Amino acid sequence: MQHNYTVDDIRVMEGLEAVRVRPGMYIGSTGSRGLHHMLWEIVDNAVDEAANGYASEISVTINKDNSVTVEDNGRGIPVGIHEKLHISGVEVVYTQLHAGGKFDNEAYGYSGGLHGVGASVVNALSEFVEVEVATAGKLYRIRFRSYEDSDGKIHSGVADAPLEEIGRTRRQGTKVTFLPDKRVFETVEMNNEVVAKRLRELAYLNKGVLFRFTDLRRRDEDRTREYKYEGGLVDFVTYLNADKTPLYQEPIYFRGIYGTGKEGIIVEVAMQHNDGYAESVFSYVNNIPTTEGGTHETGFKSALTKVMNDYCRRVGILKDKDASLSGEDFREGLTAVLSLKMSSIQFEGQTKTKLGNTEARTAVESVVTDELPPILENLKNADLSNAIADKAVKAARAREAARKAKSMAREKSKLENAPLVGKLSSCTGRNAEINELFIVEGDSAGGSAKQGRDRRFQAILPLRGKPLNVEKRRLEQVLENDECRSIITALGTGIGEDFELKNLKYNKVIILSDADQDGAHIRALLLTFFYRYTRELITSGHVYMGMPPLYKVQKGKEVFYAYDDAELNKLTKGIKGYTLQRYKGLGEMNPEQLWETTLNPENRSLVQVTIDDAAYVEHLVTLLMGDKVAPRKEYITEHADFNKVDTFEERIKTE
Ligand code: 28F
Repeated sequence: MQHNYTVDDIRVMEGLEAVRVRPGMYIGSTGSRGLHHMLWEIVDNAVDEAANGYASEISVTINKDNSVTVEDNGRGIPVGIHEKLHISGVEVVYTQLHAGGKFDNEAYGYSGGLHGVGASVVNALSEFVEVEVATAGKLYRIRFRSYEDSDGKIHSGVADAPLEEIGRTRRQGTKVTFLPDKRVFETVEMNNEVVAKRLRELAYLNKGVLFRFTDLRRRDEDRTREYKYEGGLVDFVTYLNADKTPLYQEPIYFRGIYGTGKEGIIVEVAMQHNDGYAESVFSYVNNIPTTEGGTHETGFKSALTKVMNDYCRRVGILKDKDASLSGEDFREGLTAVLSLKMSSIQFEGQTKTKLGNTEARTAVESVVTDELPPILENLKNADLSNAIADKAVKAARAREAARKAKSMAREKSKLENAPLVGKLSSCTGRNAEINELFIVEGDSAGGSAKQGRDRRFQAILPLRGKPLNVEKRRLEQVLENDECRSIITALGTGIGEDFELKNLKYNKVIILSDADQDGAHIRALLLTFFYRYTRELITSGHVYMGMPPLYKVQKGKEVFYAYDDAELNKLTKGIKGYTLQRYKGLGEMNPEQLWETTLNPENRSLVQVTIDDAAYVEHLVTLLMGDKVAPRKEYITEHADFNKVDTFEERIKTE
């Protein structure tokens, strides 16, 4: 069938081409993140259909040609002809920027941020899109393509033909296959782990929905994975606490709705304390992780503090004369997931992952204040309530001890400032915007680094022993540890509640360790320290890992360095009669070599540490650093092919 283009259609096409001109504005970036965002746009539509109660299964398949197929068993995108636009509903959804209804917050309410901007954006940035809709016994199909015309002009997301009925079916739902355009994206290969983790997260956030993930590019038994959690957030918290020791059997769970109609805010909470000291609150809005927190987290924390203090007074754990316990005390060892569904969400913050809506705070406070007290008061839950109160009282005592230790440490560091800073070779320049701090494993490498660096802006802090595993320690012990103290002093920011990013003395904090097991362990310990006590240092992008070369290839006077095996193979392919040196550690390099390969900003390659999936990092940090030995062993043997912290560093992006 011939498609007769109308004036309206031309306007539509211009709309999609606008997306090509500024892809970043619509999907964030044209790198790996933006690429995955394409998939999340389509998956979000399927999740919406499931959240509305019409779909129970969602599958994602990465095909061999890097195209991706997403399928749900919902009602199917409407196939009827749109009254004004005279094209099918499917075509409207895939060609109209911000197509009405589903994506404008009105009919569906819950949609926001970058998510949900729509299928048309995906179409605009794809080589092709194929949509199949199964509904009322019939199967329909439409294909869109992007192509370059004879004048070199790119037309994007153009339908080959109108929606076509292609057969009969008993199934129901929507199936979409798209191939991101190589002319737009730096890479079109989606990452298996990134996709798997997000689908697992969505499965926790949308209880009972089956997510099936198949990666046809691989042929092992992990090619297909399924995620389905009947317990939803409760299962999520159980998973996060899996390698810790919970203080009571079952996570606490409650939900409530604040307000009515379109303005109604759905609040859902699952929480469980463990015997550790870390606080792990994960929050989401409309299934989007709010890594930087925001109003909903603030509301959760203030209401929790109030409700718990009231409870402690009512049952006499706190007497009239006693001061109230602090919020931190009630959050020691707390693992919680907070999930909100609301319309018109506003994001703020450094990475636009902080919820700004003030009504979200009120909503969470109200739901926690209504729902939590009856759970605590329930006699069946006496163990639970006592455990939480008991933990908080102990935390308060420890906090008081820590406060003393801290002021002691401050005094002490004033006294001992000389030897403490003595370890640090500071740079001569005072510009925090360009200065760099290298934390270097071992004294000998530290020595080379001190001689090899550009002392105008590079400071070196050598680590003697292994840094403390802070996962198993309270604050006061962290403050007693020499390695930790010299890092804290060097950074200038303070730690924990006292952390102040603006006092950071360096723009880049670079971990430099050997490429062996020991080096990996030191890296993991340092990252754990930063994660627990200076998280903003990571989230604001100041933490890096240096990448020393693994090999030196020498032919005559010419020297080349290779940073991994692939690079070595490429390098040595053409040349004969060379000598090869494998570096076992940083210490084997002389100062000049270290400068040339690892320190010099012109040649070096740094890896920036990021936390995309804080829940996963959290799980991994406790798994690798916590005190349960069995699961850790299992994890390491299961992943014996990469060294154990590489998985932590998976969360890390190469710049
Ligand atoms: C593989 C990705 O995109 N699933 C979708 C639906 C269902 C409806 C719909 C979608 C109506 C007015 C736009 C059906 N019947 N999976 C998906 N399933 N979109 S996307 O409606 C689109 C809006 O303008 C649907 C009744 N109402 C809605």
